[in-house]
Amino acid sequence: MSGSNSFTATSPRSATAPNRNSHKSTLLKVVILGDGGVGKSCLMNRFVSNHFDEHSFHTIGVEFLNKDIEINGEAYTLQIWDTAGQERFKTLRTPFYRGSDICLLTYAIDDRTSFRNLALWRSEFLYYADVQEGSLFPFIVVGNKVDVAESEKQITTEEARAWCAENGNPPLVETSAKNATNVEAAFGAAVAAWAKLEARLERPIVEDTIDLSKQHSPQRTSCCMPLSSAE
Ligand SMILES: Nc1nc2c(ncn2[C@@H]2O[C@H](COP(=O)(O)OP(=O)(O)OP(=O)(O)O)[C@@H](O)[C@H]2O)c(=O)[nH]1
Ligand SMILES: [Mg+2]
Repeated sequence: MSGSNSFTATSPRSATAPNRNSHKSTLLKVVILGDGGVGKSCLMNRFVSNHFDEHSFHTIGVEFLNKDIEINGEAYTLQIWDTAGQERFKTLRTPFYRGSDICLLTYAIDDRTSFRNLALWRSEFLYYADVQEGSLFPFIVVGNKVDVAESEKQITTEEARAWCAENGNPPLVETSAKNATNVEAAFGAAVAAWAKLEARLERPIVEDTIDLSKQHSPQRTSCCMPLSSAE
């Protein structure tokens, strides 16, 4: 199932089909952020339609497409929101961050400025999505255009990994929308990160239960574990 829609000012949830967990498929809103030109629209179109546009136009506002996928035996409907990365469209894109389940922070491997701006994208998302605890939100870092010649690459995998390690340890996936490298893997890793976090939040934390019958003081245990990177 897929469908294309573009918006400038309505509630994303009002435009959706089923609610989460109805029809046995979990609906997840996935928002793709990053500088203009890093390849967000191409990533979405490669993933949903297996199509690549060499002359893709800048996005104005936001657009979304739906795609059904299955991961680890679970059915998901991904509602993928592609946003305009150019600064002048900020007021058109930010109203659509609320209600997101997953955020892809995207840079282009041949564009250092887009990599430097990842932190700004992360902050913009947390602020406008009104996420209180950033460390408990599933971000994925996507380095697109991995197909470019080695001489054009400006960001190494090691550098990107180091950024992730310092910014909540989100999974890192290097992709090419152009030749379809790792595009499915990026969305798969995003859903897996969401599911892992969701399971952790729902699971009762047995380790923190204090057994009053014990004589000695219980050891203090932490319920907060860092998100691990994509294997
Ligand atoms: N070499 C290469 N070029 C790509 C890739 N993905 C996208 N492009 C090119 O990069 C340009 C910008 O792609 P878009 O997908 O429109 O970029 P965007 O991030 O959506 O940009 P905005 O809509 O302005 O935010 C286009 O010319 C694409 O053909 C890729 O994986 N490899
Ligand atoms: Mg675009």
